[in-house]
Amino acid sequence: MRVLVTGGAGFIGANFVLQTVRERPDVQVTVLDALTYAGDEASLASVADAITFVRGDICDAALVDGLVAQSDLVVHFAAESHNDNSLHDPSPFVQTNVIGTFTLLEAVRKHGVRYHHISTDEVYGDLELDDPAKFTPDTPYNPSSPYSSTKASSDLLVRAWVRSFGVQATISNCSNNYGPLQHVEKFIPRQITNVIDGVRPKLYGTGQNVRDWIHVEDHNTAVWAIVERGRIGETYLIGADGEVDNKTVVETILDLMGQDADAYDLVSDRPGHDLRYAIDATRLRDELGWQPQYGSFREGLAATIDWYRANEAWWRPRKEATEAKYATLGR
Ligand code: NAD
Ligand code: TDX
Repeated sequence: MRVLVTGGAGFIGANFVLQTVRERPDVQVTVLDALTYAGDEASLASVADAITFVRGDICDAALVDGLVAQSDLVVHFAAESHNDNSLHDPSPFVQTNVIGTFTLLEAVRKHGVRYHHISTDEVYGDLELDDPAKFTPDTPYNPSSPYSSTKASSDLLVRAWVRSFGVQATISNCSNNYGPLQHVEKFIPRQITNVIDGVRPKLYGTGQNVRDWIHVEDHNTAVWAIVERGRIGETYLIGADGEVDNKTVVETILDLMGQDADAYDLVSDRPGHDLRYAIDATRLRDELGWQPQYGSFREGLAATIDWYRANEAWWRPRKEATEAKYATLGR
């Protein structure tokens, strides 16, 4: 099987490529990635001989058409992915997340290629802290940020291309991922690398916001389950019952790294900051028999801390510029 992986040099896409090469020798992987500030070809160095890497933009219709024509499956991870950036400059989010998805959909439609669309739980907006409800595939879309609204837009394009043109597509909406190879702008790697640098972690607002954490390897096994056994046109929510508030995440990182539990700073809040996300993954578990392998968030976090300690050469080049950007936002 020939798989085109967009965004394969980013956090989740690179982990998907590494997992696929490791576990599926029958799959030929081609990566299409623009290598924006968020992409890093070094993430794929260990499999460079086993894959084809194409540097290019998913909005480049001629390039996309040619690559899709030679594929049996497209798994679309490429996106502008960081909420804080989208509040500062939404323009690349609209371009990559909406126009890029449109460009891919037109190509898979033309060539009759199976398509899997990677999306986020943020399309559903947020939940109250004391609400027992979780997001389900029937929850109405209600995105808050420029990032999540462009992801919601891209999901709706996929649904329309399935219904109107018979495109063979599935969609997954996953909760917050953590693990190796995540950019240091994101919450968990930012705090781990801050502590390594002797800098206190930065918690937005009061730190009570809740995210539903899943290990990136579990996200990617779910993607393969949906690609292989999912129903065309269906949306699957991916989550591992990992709700934790941000303050507890920071306290756990500090504890695992031998620091005092209160050695963090509260900083100004993110505008429009979603309060809580929570996924009901019943459909994925019951229909496709998927189960997460990473049971303990604390153990997964400890392994992630070990990875950042052992791979400073990977993240160090991006740390200074990332913190300089945060400094201009007062965060
Ligand atoms: P990331 O920012 O780490 O990686 C994105 C990758 O896409 C980078 O390699 C970048 O170079 C590439 N890219 C960006 N614009 C491009 C373009 N125009 N053409 C080609 N390549 C381009 O993102 P991530 O965290 O790995 O997220 C991957 C996908 O998963 C996204 O669609 C995101 O919305 C979704 N998602 C992420 C999370 C999470 O917790 N990180 C959770 C749910 C869903
Ligand atoms: O320094 C920080 N301090 C802090 O308190 C940062 C960077 C974040 N936060 C908070 C904001 C969020 O409540 O931590 C939480 C997680 O923040 P991010 O890592 O920026 O993730 P989030 O905004 O929840 O979005 C992530 O999950 C859903 C991904 O970036 C998205 O791509 C995905 O769709």
